[in-house]
Amino acid sequence: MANKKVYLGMVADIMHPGLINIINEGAKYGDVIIGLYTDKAVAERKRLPFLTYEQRKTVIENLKNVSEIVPQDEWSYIPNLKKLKPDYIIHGDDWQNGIDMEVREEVFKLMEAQGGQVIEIPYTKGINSSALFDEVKTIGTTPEVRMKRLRRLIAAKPIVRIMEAHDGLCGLIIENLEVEENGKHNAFDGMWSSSLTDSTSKGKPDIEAVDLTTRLQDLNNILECTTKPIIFDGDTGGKIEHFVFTVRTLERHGISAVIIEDKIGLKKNSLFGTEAVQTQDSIEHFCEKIKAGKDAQVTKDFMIIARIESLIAGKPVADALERAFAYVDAGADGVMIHSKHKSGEDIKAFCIEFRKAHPKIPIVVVPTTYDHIRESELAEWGANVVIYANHMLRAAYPAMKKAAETILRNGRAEEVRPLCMPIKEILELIPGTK
Ligand code: SPV
Ligand code: MG
Repeated sequence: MANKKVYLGMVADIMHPGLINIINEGAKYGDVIIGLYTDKAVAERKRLPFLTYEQRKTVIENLKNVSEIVPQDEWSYIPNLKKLKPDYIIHGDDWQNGIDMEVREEVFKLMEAQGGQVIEIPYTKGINSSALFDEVKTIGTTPEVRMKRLRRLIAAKPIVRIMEAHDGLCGLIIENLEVEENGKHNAFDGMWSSSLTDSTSKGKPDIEAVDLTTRLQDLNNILECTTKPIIFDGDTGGKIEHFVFTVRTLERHGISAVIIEDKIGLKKNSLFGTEAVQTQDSIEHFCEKIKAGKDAQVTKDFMIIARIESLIAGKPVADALERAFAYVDAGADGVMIHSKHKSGEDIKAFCIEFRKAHPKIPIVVVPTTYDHIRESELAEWGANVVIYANHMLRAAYPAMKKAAETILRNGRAEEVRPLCMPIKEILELIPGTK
């Protein structure tokens, strides 16, 4: 008679004795089938694993007492349990509380209906993946690992959530902030190095006046204290002869992507819309720039994303689409469509049409003016990446101004105390202060 089947779901990103223990416990009941969570399954609930699915699989398949590995493509066990009909499922008893309580309930119901049994074993105290995750995060990352992460996120998530960062403090917030909402851990997936906020924070206009070397100084501060991927706002990309160097420099720093916009001449911020003269590049010339950039890059992971400014320049969606198709043909790894309209209807129309022609090429959107549209809706339109392009700076400036004004009005600082974080907190804000 065939051995009994024991199902065990795991992410297996960081191997520790607790995981070995549960595998060995499972093996007492029969052949252990590991349901190895895919990146997509993990990203539904938590952050992306450090290791790719293939890397995690390599580790697991070399462990004693593992009979088989199957992908578990959802956080829920149900699809795999229905397919495999195991005799047992084994799990640590830590799911009796917290965000997995519902998952546990549906597993019990299904296992009973299928004539199987749930084995719960005492959770290995003093060691768990979340605590180890925090430890590993303090070690940092490498340029290569960071760079690859954006492509992995795009493949794993319905929509990748990117927040503007113009200094190390922004980076730390984006790196560490997690909000639990409807049983999910919501966090930012990465950072946007914005030309607007980077220039503004230096008291300069957003006209490509801050050169790459200066932009990289601040970016370096962000790189030092974070591990999440970064998308760099490359403005127009400058001259083709210069852009090839920009690509290599960004790549060397472990930046995941550069977005260049199809404008020419003195660049003005897009949010001026038609109030400023926005001259678009010719399709031919911009395609040449994309090609030169793609030829220059060393890795296959770095992405060059073409930003289409037709809607900003007052042209129709058809013009934006014609350009988008040409840029993709020239080798762009993705497109960003920008607009100043408040409804978001033009962006929606673009995304839907673009998707029909290119089911897989990533679309990036920047809902600054159509900020009532939720991420879930943007994802339905076909967008893969949402960039909140300037909100850290726009939130910080009024707060700083208010504190300064209050001191001026009162001739002392007591009145700003409620507006400020306590001294103790600021002292402890940065890891390694003590
Ligand atoms: C930026 O953040 O610098 C951008 C986006 O390019 S926007 O300001 O909306 O043009
Ligand atoms: Mg910009």
